Amino acid sequence: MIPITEFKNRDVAVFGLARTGLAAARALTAGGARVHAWDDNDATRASAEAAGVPVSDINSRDWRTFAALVLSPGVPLTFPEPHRVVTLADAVGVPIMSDIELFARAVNALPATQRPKLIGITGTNGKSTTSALIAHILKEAGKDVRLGGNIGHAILELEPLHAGAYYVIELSSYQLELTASLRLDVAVWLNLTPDHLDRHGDMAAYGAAKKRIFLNQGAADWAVIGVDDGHSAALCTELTRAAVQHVSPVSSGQALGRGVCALGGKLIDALSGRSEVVADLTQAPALAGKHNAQNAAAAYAATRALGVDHRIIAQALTTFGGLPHRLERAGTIEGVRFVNDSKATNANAAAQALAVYPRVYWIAGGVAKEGGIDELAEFFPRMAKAYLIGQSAGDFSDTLRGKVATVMAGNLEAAVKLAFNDARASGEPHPVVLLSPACASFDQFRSYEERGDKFKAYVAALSEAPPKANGAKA
Ligand code: UMA
Repeated sequence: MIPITEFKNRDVAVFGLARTGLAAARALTAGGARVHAWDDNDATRASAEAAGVPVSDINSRDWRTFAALVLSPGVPLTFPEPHRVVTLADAVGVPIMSDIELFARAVNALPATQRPKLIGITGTNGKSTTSALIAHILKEAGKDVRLGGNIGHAILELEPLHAGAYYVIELSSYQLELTASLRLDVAVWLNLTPDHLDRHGDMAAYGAAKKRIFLNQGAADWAVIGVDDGHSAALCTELTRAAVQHVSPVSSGQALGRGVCALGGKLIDALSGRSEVVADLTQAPALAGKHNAQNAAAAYAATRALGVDHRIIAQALTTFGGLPHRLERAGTIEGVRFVNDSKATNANAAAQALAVYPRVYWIAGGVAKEGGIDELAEFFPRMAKAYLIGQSAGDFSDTLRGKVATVMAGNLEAAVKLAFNDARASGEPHPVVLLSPACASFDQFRSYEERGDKFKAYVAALSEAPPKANGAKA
């Protein structure tokens, strides 16, 4: 845990008592603050209390007594409308901040010689993989590495700050919009496509929240920017012109005069302006697909900026194990390969998975994002059949009508069985059943992790008792 001493002997409100709030409450308490923790959910409050976090009803307190409100990223700040506690804090000028802001201020309070290295990663897609990959490379280079943030480990839960440590922090737009003091040695921006517009209002506000990753950077710091979408390419031009920090463009598919790019399965380092092939991505099994090639290019640029030898990076790319729920191999049964890509909670993420396989038995659906699966049209010819689940099944079926054979599977368990039977009966050499839902999971599961774990369990159950070929067909 990283104790936060800035609010010693002062009252601090902590709202939202899941991973972020619990860790913040503990870190503030350890640093001597008087914590007032609350959550709208009765059961969550009860389990926070059981875990030793004192709960007190901040709704009825005099808000002028609070020195700060620490807000969990899942709690609406502006859209669809500010949460009640945001309004209460704003009314009396209580500063609202993220757990990342608490961390940043603690780092800034250290003498320069004690400061750890901070690497932050944002982007609509790929940030978890890239964060995990950067952490893996740094570990392989012998560094003392801590990985946290949006990837699932609240940052204040990580090991205490000390010189020589490397904090690799996945940063969401929700976290960044409440973070003002973070100064990253290396800030990685991967891409920007529509997502979370319900929380940010529009693309401009979503992009502006993410752009805060570069706040406070100076001449010694690095910005690594993916340039494969229009928004990000324009940002790269803007930052290069402003010349505040070093800027490394990265791409998958475009040759770059300066930067790092992936072309034809090779990683090319042109950071110094001279191009050199430095790694063979075909030897990196957990980094399949064009999107992962860009993630690899970004991780390469970030770790080179931190002084890691290019040969260590090239080797580490081949030993990276990948992340659960992201193009994760979930088993092969009777020649049918199952791939768990449950983390694809929007169409853009699903497109990246669909681009990897020439033909798939595709399981999709849940709570769709704006635009549904319209942007997947170029991949429809790759779909042998689509097995639709969840809230979006009707809309997705309308989009696919006349283009892809669809089955209204209803739930994931049925979809797995139906897809398995069809794939097995297809006679294709290595058919792939891909769960890449292009949707959030909340209509049927607690999280995308639960959805992916259930998928793996249903696949495992198939190998224990394979259903009869004619048993579960639609
Ligand atoms: N709550 C209320 N009232 C509300 C809304 C929420 O009381 O109106 C309470 C809920 O009852 C719950 C808590 O607030 O107890 C939820 O807070 P949270 O959603 O922020 O949950 P955490 O467990 O703290 O998870 C957060 C991130 N969640 C979100 O951004 C939605 C996690 O990212 C992150 O891993 C974790 O902090 C640790 O840093 C997840 C995520 O979905 C993976 N991120 C989004 C994404 O990647 O697309 C941004």
